Amino acid sequence: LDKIIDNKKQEISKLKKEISLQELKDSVYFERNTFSLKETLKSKTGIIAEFKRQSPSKGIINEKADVLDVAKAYEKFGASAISILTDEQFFGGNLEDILKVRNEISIPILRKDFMVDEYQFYEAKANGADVILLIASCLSVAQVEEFTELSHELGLEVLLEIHTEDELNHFNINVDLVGINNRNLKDFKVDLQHSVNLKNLLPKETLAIAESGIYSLDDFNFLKEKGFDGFLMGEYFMRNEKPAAAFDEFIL
Ligand code: IGP
Repeated sequence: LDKIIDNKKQEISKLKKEISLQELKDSVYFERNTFSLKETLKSKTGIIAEFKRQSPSKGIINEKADVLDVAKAYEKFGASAISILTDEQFFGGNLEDILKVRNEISIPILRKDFMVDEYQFYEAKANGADVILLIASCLSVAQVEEFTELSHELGLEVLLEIHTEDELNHFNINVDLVGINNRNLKDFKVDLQHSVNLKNLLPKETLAIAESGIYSLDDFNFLKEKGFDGFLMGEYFMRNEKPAAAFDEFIL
């Protein structure tokens, strides 16, 4: 994780020189109205379907799938949102993937990346994202507050990701949704019951998303019964040549 963050900071300082903040603000997508995940969570399946080519824990998952085809089909089959990994180095993603998709679908897009600098929020808005992931283990409590405020100024919703009881102190009532990662980012172990326990410590009205390691309908039903409002799923779909076909079968 530390390696990813270091790399991210270096990338950002390079990018800032190539594309100024003002250029981002002048981009065509900057003034658009964003889509709300809080709304589509209720009106659709609750599944946030992810587009992910590779990951540090799993290596290559799917190199061939086309982001636009997959996003359109995820939407057609009832996804509440599309999550798009934009980290290049470790996840093989990029911001253009979001840019390509934004005007072709009418559900929110989550920019999935390691957000550590204000610049990335302007980038996200300029490239068509609607929701931002803030990972508690990468940020201070004050950063979560600042980044949440900035996101809201830009019309973006915030999904705060936590994994441990300690990280509950990163929660503040302004975050829009809380994601509980079933996977420990340090040793990659998945534990659904751990997430349920953590969810029960959040205020009742918090919109809670179960993230990662949902590999069967049983997993999904278990988490749904325990009161999760949303389900972030990537590998289960992306493992297939046609990720959205797997999504379609899953929700039937
Ligand atoms: C999806 P999975 O196990 O269904 O592929 O997981 C998503 O939750 C996972 O990609 C993820 C992630 C993250 C990736 C959750 N939090 C933070 C990168 C950074």
